[in-house]
Amino acid sequence: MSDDKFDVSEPWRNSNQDWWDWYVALACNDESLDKRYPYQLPDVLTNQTAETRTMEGVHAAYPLTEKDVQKFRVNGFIKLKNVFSEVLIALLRLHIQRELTVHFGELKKRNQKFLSLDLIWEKNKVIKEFVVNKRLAGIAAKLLNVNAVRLYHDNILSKEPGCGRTPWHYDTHHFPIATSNVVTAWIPAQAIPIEMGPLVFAKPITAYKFVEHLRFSKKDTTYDRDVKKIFREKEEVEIVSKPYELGEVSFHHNLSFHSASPNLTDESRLVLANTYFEDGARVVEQPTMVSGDWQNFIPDTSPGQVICTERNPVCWEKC
Ligand SMILES: O=C(O)CCC(=O)C(=O)O
Ligand SMILES: [Fe+2]
Repeated sequence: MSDDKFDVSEPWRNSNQDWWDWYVALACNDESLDKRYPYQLPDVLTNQTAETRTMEGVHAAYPLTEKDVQKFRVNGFIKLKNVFSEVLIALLRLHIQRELTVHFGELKKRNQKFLSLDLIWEKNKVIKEFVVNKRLAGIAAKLLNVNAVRLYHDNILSKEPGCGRTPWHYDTHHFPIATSNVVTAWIPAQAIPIEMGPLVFAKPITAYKFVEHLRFSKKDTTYDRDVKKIFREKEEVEIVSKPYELGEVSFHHNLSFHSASPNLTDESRLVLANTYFEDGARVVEQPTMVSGDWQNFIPDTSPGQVICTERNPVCWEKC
């Protein structure tokens, strides 16, 4: 890593997990992370006979309204209820847990506080149904008003009990995709109360303009602190921190500034985050270390080239 704390020009040379370990360390945590709130999982998530469960409805079109679209355009994000039924979330959760156990071992033996897995859709057929998913990708395309969207990547994210905040950022910074038509669907695999670390959004979408001039520090929490301070001072910016119901999914634009609270419960905060982008987009000319493991997500594609690999399937297109 270069010595200049602002120099992010070199590529990321490690795994996506290493990237997240580094990234969450850049968040400031002024409140104690020692508190623990008990979290009771509902029966529907614990008493499963998952193998017999149906995937019915997983690809069905969601009744998105014009008002939803307008809200997304102004705010940069939207939270939609009942995107998936409780039964479907139970199935998703079971498979997320299985994959986490395969990759990181049993819960009690894990070292990291923020676990990340990607490209799981290529190996796990159930997860694939939730990633190369017409319902989610259709919502993303309608929010962006584009004719077709492709997958950038899937990300299973487990914020473990005691893990601190996720730093303030916008995903434009992370995704080496040369378009502002990018949306991430963030799908909790349980309800998320405030104490468990929901996403926190700054609205409106133009909030990024107040912090665009800040230099990103790769070595300490100054960037996160500075963004926090500016947002607190600006009357035009509202911080939205709300719980997620079971089945609720949020969609955020790559210009939407967001962070996440710490997980102060005694359960892992399990989420699947899928990123979709407008078909036809290219790789940016100069990906940085903040772009992480992007060559794994967009293989055999050089900066400036159109993204059209098998890892980036079209997930929804207008008929
Ligand atoms: O899960 C988190 O804490 C952060 C996720 C995030 O920033 C994203 O999905 O864009
Ligand atoms: Fe993000």
